[in-house]
Formats: sequence, C-alpha cells, structure tokens
Amino acid sequence: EGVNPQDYTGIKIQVLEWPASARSVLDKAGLEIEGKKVSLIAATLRPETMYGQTCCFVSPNITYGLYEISSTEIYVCTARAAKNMSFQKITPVRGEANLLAEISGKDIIGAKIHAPLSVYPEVRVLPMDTILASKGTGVVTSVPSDSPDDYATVVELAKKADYYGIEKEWASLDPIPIITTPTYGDLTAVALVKELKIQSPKDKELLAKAKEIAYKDAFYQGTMLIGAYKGEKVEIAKNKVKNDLVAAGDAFVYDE
Ligand code: A2H
Repeated sequence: EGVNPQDYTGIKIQVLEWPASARSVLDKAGLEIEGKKVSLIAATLRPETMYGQTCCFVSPNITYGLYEISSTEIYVCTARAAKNMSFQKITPVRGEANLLAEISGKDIIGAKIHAPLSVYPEVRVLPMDTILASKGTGVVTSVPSDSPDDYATVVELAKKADYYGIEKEWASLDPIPIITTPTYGDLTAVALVKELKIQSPKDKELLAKAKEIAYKDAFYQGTMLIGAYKGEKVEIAKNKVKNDLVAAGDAFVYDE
C-alpha cells in the first residue's frame, strides 16, 4: 500500500434478497432498508470481465459495514474502504462515512444479488477464505473464466457445499467465455488451473503464478468475445467497459 497505487473499479452489486441471518442482524440494528438500494461494493482490476460474474465473494471472517451514501443508497464494504472512499468524494461528507450497521460476512452468504453486466441476472454471495481485509473493499466479485483464484474457489465450494453451508448450484454456474487469447483460449483461468495442477484455493504460490500469467496474457493478447466491444483488444476495451459502467451508475473509480 502506498508504494503501488491501485486503480480499482468499485462494482455495485445490488442485494435483491437477504438471507434470514442478515435480516435478523439488520432488524436488531433497527435499520430500515425497505425502498433503499443496498449494494456490496466489489473492488476489481478487471472491469472488462464483468460479463462473466457467477457469484460474489465475502469473507466469513471479516466484519462489513453498511454505509449511507444518500437517502436512497447504501454501500457494503470494510470500514477501511469506507474511510478511503470518504476522501475520494464517494461519501456525502469528506472524511466521514456514516455507518448504519455492521454485519459479519458469514451472515451475508446466500444473499441473492444482481451483478451488473453479468450474463446471469441473479447470482449469490458465497464465502472466500482468502480475502484480505487490508485490500480493496473486502468484497471480490467472482469471474471464474478469467481469475484463477475465483475458479479454484468455486470448484472447492461446489465440491464441499455442505461443509461451507451453501447450495451446490450456487457455486456451479458455468464459467462464461469473455476473452480469447492465442495461448489459453476462451477460458484462461480454467486452462491455467489445469496446466499448473492447482488443487485448491490454498495453493498460494501456484495461484500467484497463474494470476500473473492470466493478467498479462489477457491484457496484451486478449480479444473480447462478448459485450459492446466484442472483437476489440482487451487493452482498449478495458477502459471503455469501465467508463460505461461508471456512466450507467453501476460502478465508480476507487483508488488506494
Ligand atoms: B480481480 P491486487 Cl477476472 N483480497 O477482479 C483478495 N483478493 C482481492 C481483494 C481482497 N481484499 N480485493 C480484490 N481482490 C481481487 C476480477 C479479476 C481479478 C479477474 C482476474 C484477476 C483478478 C474478478 N475477481 O485479480 O492485489 C480482485 O479480483 C488479479 C489481478 O490489488 C481484484 O481484481 O493486485 C484483484 O484481486 C486485486 O488484486
């Protein structure tokens, strides 16, 4: 942090239906969310892949805050991220983030959500143990076609659905071809997880390697297979998709 500034896109993933656990936490906090738009804010470096979102990850070990953004909008993210946002003209008052309630990631799992641009109109919130509280918003949207970490996580979740307390179907949506490259084809992350024989989300070193390869390959060699910039180079399409998301009110620029 500080040394390597990251230019994230904050994707607004709207909650359509809360699980009973979350409803009870919000009730106890006396928070009235009827008629308000509540969004989990996922920090991504790959806005051009948002067509392929199949779920959204939170950490069961992180406490999230619900922050008032306007009379009709609430963002869900870590306190650290909310503080940073307050210095980037994202909250109404500079340096202040109005915390309405706190909730454990555990209690959000299973929420039904709408992820902008995704070919799947409704997806679910699922657990990811490797999310760092010290980075981004603590919320990671899942694109298993292009992110080796995301692919390894959904494979693990589908394999041990009972253990993770989720429905297997929530973690079993097919990865969507978003980008093609000459080396890895249409599902880069799936190809790399296979090639490097990655067995689980805990294979840290191999996943770091896969992530590095996937990122460079897509950026320099990738062509879009879907969306408004189908046929264009990823290098060019990336900022166009990002700008469209921001213009539509579905995302904002978030730096740290
Ligand atoms: B990326 P960097 Cl398709 N903990 O978004 C762990 N990972 C986090 C995180 C956190 N607190 N916050 C964000 N991330 C993930 C898409 C994506 C991402 C694709 C491919 C690669 C990729 C969909 N998930 O990341 O450490 C988010 O996942 C690999 C570069 O700041 C975010 O972008 O470099 C990326 O890691 C930020 O990682």
